[in-house]
Formats: sequence, structure tokens, C-alpha cells
Amino acid sequence: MKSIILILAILAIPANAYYISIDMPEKNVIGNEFTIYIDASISNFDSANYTINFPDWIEIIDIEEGKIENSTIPINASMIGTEKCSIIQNMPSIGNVSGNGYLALIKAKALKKGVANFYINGIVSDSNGNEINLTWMNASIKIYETMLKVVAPKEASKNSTVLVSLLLYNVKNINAANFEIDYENLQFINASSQFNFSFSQDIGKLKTFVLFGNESGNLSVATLRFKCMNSGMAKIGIRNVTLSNINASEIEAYIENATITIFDNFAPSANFSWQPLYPDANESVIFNANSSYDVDGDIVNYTWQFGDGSTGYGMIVNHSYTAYGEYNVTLVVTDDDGAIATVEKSIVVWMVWDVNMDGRANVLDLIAIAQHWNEHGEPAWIRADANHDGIINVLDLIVVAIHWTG
Ligand SMILES: [Ca+2]
Ligand SMILES: [Ca+2]
Ligand SMILES: [Ca+2]
Repeated sequence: MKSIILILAILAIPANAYYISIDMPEKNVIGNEFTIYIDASISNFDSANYTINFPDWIEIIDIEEGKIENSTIPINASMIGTEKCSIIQNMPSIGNVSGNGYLALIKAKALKKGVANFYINGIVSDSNGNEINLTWMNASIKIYETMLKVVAPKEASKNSTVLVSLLLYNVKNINAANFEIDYENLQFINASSQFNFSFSQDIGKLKTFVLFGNESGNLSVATLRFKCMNSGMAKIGIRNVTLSNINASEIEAYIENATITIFDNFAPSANFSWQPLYPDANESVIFNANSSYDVDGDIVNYTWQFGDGSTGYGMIVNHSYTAYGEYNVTLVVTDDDGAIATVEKSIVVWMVWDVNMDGRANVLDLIAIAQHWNEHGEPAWIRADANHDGIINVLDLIVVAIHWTG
């Protein structure tokens, strides 16, 4: 009877939509930094006061502020002994933060192997000062002594060659390793290793044997070269691992696999600069796009719109403006696969003698020049360099004096 009442009581509690949970990797290895997010799904948030408990062999490296939707959540964190962290978070004005994100970001590492349980609990209040009813969710991480990790670029383009490294972390007296490397959407080219690394090839698979001798610490086991096949995902995974030490005992390792996103083509990146930075009307301005690039090919076209109705082509172009004003200059670059990128910047064309841009040549312009007296730079790098010679001196004062309006 009691249990029926209890079940009815539990059913009567409305499902709790709001939560704070510990979000971290399920597995890791001794000494390797990992990130813990204090995830939050919350409404009308104003303040929080909570503690996180963990084993004393977890070392907290850093605790950083949070972000929910577009709001930064300030943090005041302190360690209580070695097994507890106290966190207080108050929004500076009346907070009213709703949505999903994280309250805090914690960087940590483990000093020994085992399962580390993290417990979180506390009070979260809304902008009326009322406690928000939410669920606190704990988490755990399994720490291994040794890790065998596949390291690959996150992105690559179709038909390009990628290097994939197999790294062993924190190993003790390893003698030999047997494992299989599975791969999808990749074509194996070759492998190299500082160790005695032998393999046999099957479809989408390498069966490997590595003879280390007696090695400890962090090791680069092998570097594999693959060709990327089709756009989409490529995978490299390690299976059926047996690592043995010099006493022929097995070493337990955490395996971390990798994926590569393959693109048909990477779009180029557009950028440009110009000289002088503050030109006068009818002064020749050099526009230079040599800081644009294409990571997997070449830029084959540069098209400029100068913002005054005229157009230009090429990496470096000259243009002068006949009228004063602010112009939006647009550069479009095209790569050898037809992908484009665009960048727009605004350039101010103004009387060089009117340093403070108020329409008059008077003592305020002299003061603006004096504030940079004797500074050096690219010609016209600041408006105070009125004569565009790269130094702020009496010649710039003279430019103002010639146009004096008082
Ligand atoms: Ca490209
Ligand atoms: Ca002025
Ligand atoms: Ca000057």
C-alpha cells in the first residue's frame, strides 16, 4: 500500500523540463586535459549557488564563465579542499536569461585511473528571487592509464591526401601491439613508423603488428597516408586491440577514433588592404588582395566594385575617387573550382588637411597632428599624416595652414 502511494506521489510530480547536468567525455586517460560543461536548460535565470563534488585525484585546472543563448554568465568559483568546488553566479543586473547553454566550463585532468563520479547540487533562482524547480544530473568518467588515439585532420577536400597518426599515451614497458585499423571512404596509400610496424591489407582494413621492444611514455606508433574519396564523412577506427608489456601481460587502453569531413572543394578566403589608408580625392589608391587565399587550389579571379560605380580586375589594382565621401569597396574572389568568397570594407576619402574631419582647417587639426608628433608609419597610416610621407612633423602642420579656414 505504501509503495502504491509512493508511486502515485511520483506520478503526481510534473515532468521537470529544466535541468542542470554535467556534460563531459565518458572516457579519458591519466594526465589528459578534458572539458566539463555544466549544461543548463533554464528559464528566467538570475543567480545560482551550487557545489560540485569529485574524487581528490581529479585536478581542476581552470573554471570559466558560462554562456546561455547569447548571454555570458559570470562566475565566482572557489575550491573547498581538493574534492569540492563551490560556484556562485549572479547576473550583473536583473537577469532574465532563458534557453539552453552552459553555466560554467571546467578544465580538469585525472591523476590516476578509475571511475570518477561527479555530483552537482545547489539552488538556482529566477529574477523574482524564487528558486527555479529543476533537475540536477550527475555524471561519471572512466579514466584509463593508457590511450591509443587516432589523430586526423577534421576536414579535407576530395581526392586530397591526409596524414593520420596513431598515438599511444602513457604506456609502461610496452613490448608489442596487435590491432586492426578500419577505414571508410578513404584509400590507403602507405604507412611509416619508427618501430617494427608490419601490416596486411584487407578490404577497408589493415591488420597490424607492432614490435616496440620496451618503451614507456607517449609514443607515435605510426603515420598512415590516405587519399580522401567522396564528399561526406570518412572514418578511421581501431579495433581488436591487444597491447602487451614485456611480461606479456595485457595493457588496457582507451581507444579514441577519428572522423574526417570531406568537402568537394574548400571555398577561398577573401581579404584586401589599401594604401594610403586615408586618401584625398583624386589621389591614387592601391588596392591589394594578396592576403586572399585558397587552401586547396588557386584564386583565378579578383573582381572589385569600388563603391563609386566603377569596377576593377586583378590582385592589385589602382583606383582614385573624384569626390569626397565614404565608399564600400567589395572584392569577390573565385577559386579554380568556381567557389567564391566576398569581403566588403569601407574607405573614407576626405580632404587631407581636415585631420579631425569637421569641415574646417583650424587649431583643432593642429592639435590632432601634435598628438602624434614624431610618430612613424606607412604613408597616411593615420589622418595626422596629412602630407602622406610616413612621419608626423611640421610638413603636416603646413598642409593645414595652406587650407586655413579658422
Ligand atoms: Ca578551393
Ligand atoms: Ca578640421
Ligand atoms: Ca607627414
